Amino acid sequence: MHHRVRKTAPFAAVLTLAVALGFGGGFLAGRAPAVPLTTGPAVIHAASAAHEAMDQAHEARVKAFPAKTAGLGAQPLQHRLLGGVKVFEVTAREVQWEVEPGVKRTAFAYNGQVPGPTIRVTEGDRVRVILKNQLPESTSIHFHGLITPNAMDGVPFITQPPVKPGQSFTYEFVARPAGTHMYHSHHGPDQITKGLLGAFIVAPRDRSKEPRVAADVVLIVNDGPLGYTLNGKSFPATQPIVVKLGQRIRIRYMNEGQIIHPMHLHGLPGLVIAKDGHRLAQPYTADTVNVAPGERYDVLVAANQPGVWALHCHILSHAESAEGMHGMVTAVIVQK
Ligand SMILES: [Cu+2]
Repeated sequence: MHHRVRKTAPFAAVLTLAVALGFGGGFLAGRAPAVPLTTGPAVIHAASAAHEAMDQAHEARVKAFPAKTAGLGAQPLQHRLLGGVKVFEVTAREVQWEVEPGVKRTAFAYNGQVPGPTIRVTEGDRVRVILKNQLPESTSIHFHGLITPNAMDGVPFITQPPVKPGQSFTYEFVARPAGTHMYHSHHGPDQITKGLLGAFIVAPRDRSKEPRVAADVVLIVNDGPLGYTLNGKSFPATQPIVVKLGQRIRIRYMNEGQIIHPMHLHGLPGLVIAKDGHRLAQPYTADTVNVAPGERYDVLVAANQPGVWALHCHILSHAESAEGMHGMVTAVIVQK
């Protein structure tokens, strides 16, 4: 399940915790513009006022986190069972997507969500995905990481005709291999970056070797027409991951953008256990996981230090600006 904070009672607790731990003030310390030692009192005063304004802007954005916006992506997609087949339906259409408070962008969404709803099945399941196209342009779905019959691979003019506006297409295959995969458009230059993407997670049939975790978190990074986003939202509208001290979580990073994003988690080094859905023979520890377009990494994080731990892309322009943190920033909040 997703341990996400909504704008209800836990939200206040999160903010209280964030303030108590000095998340706002401490995080940006040392980034005020340097004042040369030789400047006179008036110059110092002007520089001081500028840095105060900068700090106030930064503080306001941190205090707004997690900011409320319309729409939440990557929600679980329910299936119906039809003759032993798990049937999922996704409808692609254009929406206005609020990426941060007051900022709406034209997006392409599956079932009105960016990212599209999360599909979870078990290895060996027979799966049917019915795509309905209500977009103003043709589309298709490619199941990225899954091994499907060739005709179900979703590449227009290679394995199928494009699905034109108003048309449907039915994909059917046996879910394999187990692991963290994705589904997304395979048509046009910007359908994925506009939002036609989602997580497709295949649990192993034998779950005895699966790590036990308190939360299984999908974290999809994207860049393009919607800006720099984590699960379709930009800071301060990103969702924090809330966990109790001593628990362990699994973060499934996926990159649906066009550039690499080194995702850095403060305070809590992670154990990388899988790449592109495949279990690593030798898991390794890292605090920065460099997620290239198309890649997925499964990372176990032991929440063994209380506090609000920033989680952000380490290409700084994707996370910081003169007006404060933006884009690919969220936090892992470890509660005592
Ligand atoms: Cu980045």
